[in-house]
Amino acid sequence: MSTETTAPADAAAKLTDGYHLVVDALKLNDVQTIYGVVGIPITDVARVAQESGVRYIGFRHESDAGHAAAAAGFLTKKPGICLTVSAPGFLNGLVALANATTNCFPMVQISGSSERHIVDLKRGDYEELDQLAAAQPFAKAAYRVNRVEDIGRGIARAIRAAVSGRPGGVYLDIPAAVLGEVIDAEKAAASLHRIVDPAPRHFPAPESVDRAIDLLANAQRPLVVLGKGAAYSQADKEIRAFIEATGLPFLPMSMAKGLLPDDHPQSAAKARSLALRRADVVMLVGARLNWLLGHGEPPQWNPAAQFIQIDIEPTELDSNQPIAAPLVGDIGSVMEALIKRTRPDQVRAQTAWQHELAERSAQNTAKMSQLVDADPHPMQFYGALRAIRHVLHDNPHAFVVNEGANTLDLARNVIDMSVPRHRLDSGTWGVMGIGMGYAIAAAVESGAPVVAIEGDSAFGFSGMELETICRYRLPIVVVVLNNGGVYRGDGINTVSTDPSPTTLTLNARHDRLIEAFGGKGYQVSTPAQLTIALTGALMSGRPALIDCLIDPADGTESGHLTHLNPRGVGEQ
Ligand code: ADP
Ligand code: TZD
Repeated sequence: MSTETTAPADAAAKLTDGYHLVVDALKLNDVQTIYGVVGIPITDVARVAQESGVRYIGFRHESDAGHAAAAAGFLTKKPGICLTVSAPGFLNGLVALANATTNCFPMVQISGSSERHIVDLKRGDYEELDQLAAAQPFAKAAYRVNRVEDIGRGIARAIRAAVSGRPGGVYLDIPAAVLGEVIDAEKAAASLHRIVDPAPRHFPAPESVDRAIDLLANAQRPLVVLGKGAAYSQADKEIRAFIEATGLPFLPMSMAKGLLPDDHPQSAAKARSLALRRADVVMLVGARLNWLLGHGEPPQWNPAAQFIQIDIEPTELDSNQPIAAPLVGDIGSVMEALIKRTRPDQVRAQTAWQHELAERSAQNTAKMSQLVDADPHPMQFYGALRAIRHVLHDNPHAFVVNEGANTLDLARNVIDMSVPRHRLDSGTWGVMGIGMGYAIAAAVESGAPVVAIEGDSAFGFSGMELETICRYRLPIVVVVLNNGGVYRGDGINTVSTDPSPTTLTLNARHDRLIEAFGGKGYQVSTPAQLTIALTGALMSGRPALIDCLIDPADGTESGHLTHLNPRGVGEQ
């Protein structure tokens, strides 16, 4: 550490600096971990953090560090912190900040930046960029600290903005000169403050609650949709109590799986299409009516459906469908109010509706079993997922991270969850590249094992973080469903000798990548081998990667989203 920029050990001097203040302010607000990539001007922030007992996890790319911070925010309900260097490092992290904002995960990206007097006159500085302006459109809020004595205020403001109301990504710009600024230690300490009640509870009005209860009470075919906002809210007990007391069927969105176990008798997940098409009153709990729910439109939905929406963000309501009963508040408080104001037996699921759903669930389960239990050679997605499901069934506390196209769409349906907030996936944007960052955050924040189920293309976006996983000896098993391509591995280029646009290297040895860093690699070609490898890897608690050879001809272009590809000439 350079001696000019840090506080002298000599207490008599009673001086401190921006580096120390950043860490002191984070610590005062209970930040325990920083995810980042070091370089000018923030390397000493990471060093001071370590000295102060704040964990620093160093990544190979800022997107991955940012995704880790975002996942930490989702899992802990406290903003995850990502530390980046100026200009290119900042921009690399920005995709994760934007993704966090889109997914409503609380996160703060703290970035060093170059000299203001050079940047603002565009004189051409090292890593010159107006980062505050660049971050603004992608963040829930963006701030810059211009004086060392404002660091405490800046961090308090960033944390408050990230975690209160609808959570999101916040950008905090700290120029190099501010980090190096020296300040009297007493004055510095007085400039910091600990935020009181960072995400205050938000209660709904009683008449709003009664309006929603009336709608549910008069419904013939009610349905509760649980979204990742419900998972985030950590109101597990209240959600479960209301659903079980009323007997209402529920449908979890992918990251809400496990809030109630997927094998719960009231789960309508296995009759999803029917439930959406037939429900007459739908209660959305922390779930937006965006593309993931077909915007609430027919034919996917009953055109006569009436919606109740529980959300902390009032402007979300009516964004796609009229909301007959808005319930604005935090999910814990709203569920509590619903429980309190619902009279015994006032809300019940009709038996005919329960039977209709149960019958369709049984039919769909039988169809799914045929697919999952088949054993074609070479191995296909379903066979591999059957093996993973089998092992995860015996390890319910393992976190599941999931990205890819077919890998995502099929795993979401095949892999059941029984513990809340244990599934992390591509989310609202359908983004590739979250895999290793999310897996690292889950392992770091929980200490529990993680299984990352990855398409081979998806894995490539953050694959270099295998080194990070090995360096920190994290209990992460990466399972690559390797069919040698983006979506499929049998793409053909009919016009030249170049590989087709969807082609990747066939039979690539992803297992060898982790061996380069001291982890354990496996390559398997049957479900039985996969079961043995995954069981062993989880038992060892060590970093591992299992490369699963999947039939290159298995999979669909864009997975379940084929219809979103615009059709050009000749395809109409
Ligand atoms: P999914 O993709 O699982 O359907 P979304 O990300 O679309 O879920 O929706 C999450 C919603 O949850 C957002 O509209 C967000 O405002 C809301 N939300 C997040 N946290 C809370 C909370 N604590 N209380 C109420 N609503 C919340
Ligand atoms: N880039 C980013 C950041 N996000 C994306 N979603 C894409 C590109 C486009 N894309 C998808 O939507 S899925 C996917 C890409 C590149 C990878 C699909 O191939 P895979 O999965 O090997 O990961 P499957 O299971 O073989 O389909």
